Amino acid sequence: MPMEEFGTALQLKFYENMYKSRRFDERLWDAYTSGKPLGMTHLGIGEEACGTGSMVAFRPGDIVCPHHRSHAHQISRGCDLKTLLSETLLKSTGTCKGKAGEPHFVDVSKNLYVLGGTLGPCYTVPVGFAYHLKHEGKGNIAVAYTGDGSACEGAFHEGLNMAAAFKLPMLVIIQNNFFAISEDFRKMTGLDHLSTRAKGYGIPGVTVENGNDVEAVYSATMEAAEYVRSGKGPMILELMTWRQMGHAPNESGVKYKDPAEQAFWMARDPLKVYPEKLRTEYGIRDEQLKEIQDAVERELDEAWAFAEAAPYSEPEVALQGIYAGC
Ligand SMILES: Cc1ncc(C[n+]2csc(CCOP(=O)(O)OP(=O)(O)O)c2C)c(N)n1
Repeated sequence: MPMEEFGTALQLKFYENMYKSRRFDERLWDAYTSGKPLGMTHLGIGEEACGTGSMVAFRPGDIVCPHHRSHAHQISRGCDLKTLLSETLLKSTGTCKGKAGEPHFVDVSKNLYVLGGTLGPCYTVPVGFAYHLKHEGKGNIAVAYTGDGSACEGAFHEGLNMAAAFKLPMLVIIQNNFFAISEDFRKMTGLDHLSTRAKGYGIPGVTVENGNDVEAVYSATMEAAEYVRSGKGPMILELMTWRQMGHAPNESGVKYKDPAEQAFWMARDPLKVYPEKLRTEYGIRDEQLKEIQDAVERELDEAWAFAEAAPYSEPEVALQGIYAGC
């Protein structure tokens, strides 16, 4: 999409979402390092442009299934910060009453289902959603997010094969941050890109080489979503990005990362590059960015106060909401 088609409102929305996601994760990191009780957490620091640029391209009726590293996706989808944070802290005020935590976070009101507990259903469950959406016929699509490592699960083949055979409206987004815990996908697969696997299913596969460029991610996702929405079948969109930290807060990643690659991607940090572009190319003033930052900090202060003050769910809550409608 040509640059002039990006209105300032959209640019500022990109910035706000990326900044909010970064600060959401940095505060979780602070909480972890100061010994506060947290549920399982995977920080997306450095990868904010992927969740932000892609999610903005989807409609409310689309069913989105982010993976385990997806606070940016959830925030971009408009999930309430207080209940989202409460869920991460496993509190009763969480969107799922603290029973799902981060890996199984579901916000039905937003058509958002995190499939992050067991890697594999992130391909097969969205096939079911896509099957339903195809037969519903309203032009909505299912979106399956995954990491590079998860794309090596057998269910990748099962899901993609079925979606392709039935020409289902399913978009698979591989958020390729190079590592599955400590394993480099290039060593695991012998490949430089994973979108090329699309050929085996007779479907299109596209890679965005700089998935830290939020506008490039947005444009590529708009095109991919349009393709899938048109009824031609599924598609793979791969976003190359970089996990700046360790897999989880308990390790730093320094043991298995190439320092030169780390430096290359740190220079592409979306929270450094994008504000500079906003200033120099779009004439956004520092005060406008500061206003956004201050509002985000206030919102996060409130969310933390709310979530920390909340109680944990009573044990009997574990038996509620297991089947739809109860
Ligand atoms: C079936 C299964 N195997 C292993 C795991 C443990 N596990 C959790 S996250 C993860 C790495 C996933 O890597 P990737 O898909 O690249 O996503 P990233 O964490 O890099 O964002 C692994 C192996 C799991 N949750 N499920």
